[in-house]
Amino acid sequence: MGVYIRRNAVGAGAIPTATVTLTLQTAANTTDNFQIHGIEMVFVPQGSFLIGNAGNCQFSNITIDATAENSGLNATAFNNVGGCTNQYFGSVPAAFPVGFNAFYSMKYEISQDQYAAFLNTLTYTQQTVRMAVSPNATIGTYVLGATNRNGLRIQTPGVVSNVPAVVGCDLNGNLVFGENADGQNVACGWLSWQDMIAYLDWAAMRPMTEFEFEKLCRGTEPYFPGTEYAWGTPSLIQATSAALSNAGTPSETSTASGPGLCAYGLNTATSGPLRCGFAAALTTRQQAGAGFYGNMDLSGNLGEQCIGGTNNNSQAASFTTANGNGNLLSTGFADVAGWPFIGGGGTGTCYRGGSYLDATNFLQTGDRAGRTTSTGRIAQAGGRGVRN
Ligand SMILES: [Ca+2]
Ligand SMILES: [Ca+2]
Ligand SMILES: [Ca+2]
Repeated sequence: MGVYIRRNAVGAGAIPTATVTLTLQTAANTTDNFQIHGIEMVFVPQGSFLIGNAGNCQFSNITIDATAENSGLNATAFNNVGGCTNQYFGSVPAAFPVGFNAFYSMKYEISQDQYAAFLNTLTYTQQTVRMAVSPNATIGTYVLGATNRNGLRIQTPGVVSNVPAVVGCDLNGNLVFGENADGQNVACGWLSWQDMIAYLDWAAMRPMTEFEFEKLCRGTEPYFPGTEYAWGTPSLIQATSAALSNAGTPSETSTASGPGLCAYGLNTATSGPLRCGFAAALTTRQQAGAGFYGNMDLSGNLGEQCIGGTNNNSQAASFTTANGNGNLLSTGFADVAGWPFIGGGGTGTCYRGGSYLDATNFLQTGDRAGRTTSTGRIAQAGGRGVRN
């Protein structure tokens, strides 16, 4: 269920090429196939942090500490009910991860290349629920959404119930797959809650909670008075898909730059998420729009689907640190105990951080106004996993 590979000492900058040898614990079958999937992760150390501060429907300003992690939280301790109905987040038991303990988090939102690689390991039957179209659809059919910068299309049609489809990246829409400008590194929108948790079960991760989202943003820092985005200040510069250099390529960048660079605020038929991450060799946390530990795009780009929201006490209170085990049900669904099965109002799931189409208030670290997820696929929803 995965291997961590890390530097042998604290460092920064590009990671040089190295040879890594993995040895199987049990002998392979002669019929086995092998693939390697790399996902860049960020380590989040154990430690207390603050939730709340500014935003709509924000949590009460309290410290999440060892007591909260080990004893659970009473709803009255962290729910600021003033001026906002339905943001109630019920009491959580001791086993519910509130972020004090150490965990790992995906550095980036799930990319289009990563979701295609996932789809291409599934059976035909599993693909039928993890795509919006039948796996035997014709070449070039968009498999999640045909708009808003999603380039995942059928590259080779499947054979009903027998041979799965091959899905490829073709953001530039010319029916030639995997070209330099085909959006492999663009974040993958149109992911339903069930799509995201299936990916995370397959990748041996789990969804993050709302508390963990705020820790990724704020880290151990104090509140910035008033408006506060994932990079810890109110600085904000708009990036949009309408103003890009090298669009769709591995070097896609916004034509804008500066402190608080963030994809938000453009809601058109063609607008969509940008390439995962703004960091470059010499950018600061501010210029990269990064969270305290180095996660990218926590504010903006795609909405972060988290455990939490309006009705956690009845639907997600049994959520624990259990990670996925690499296997999905034969029907294509995640099957980890305690994970809400369906997203949407009242199921214990929510969006945090806003997206490429949202107004600035949704981008704030403490904002919970987007707390109700959709039950289906919407263009501005993406995914990011964590793991203990
Ligand atoms: Ca192409
Ligand atoms: Ca995001
Ligand atoms: Ca599983």
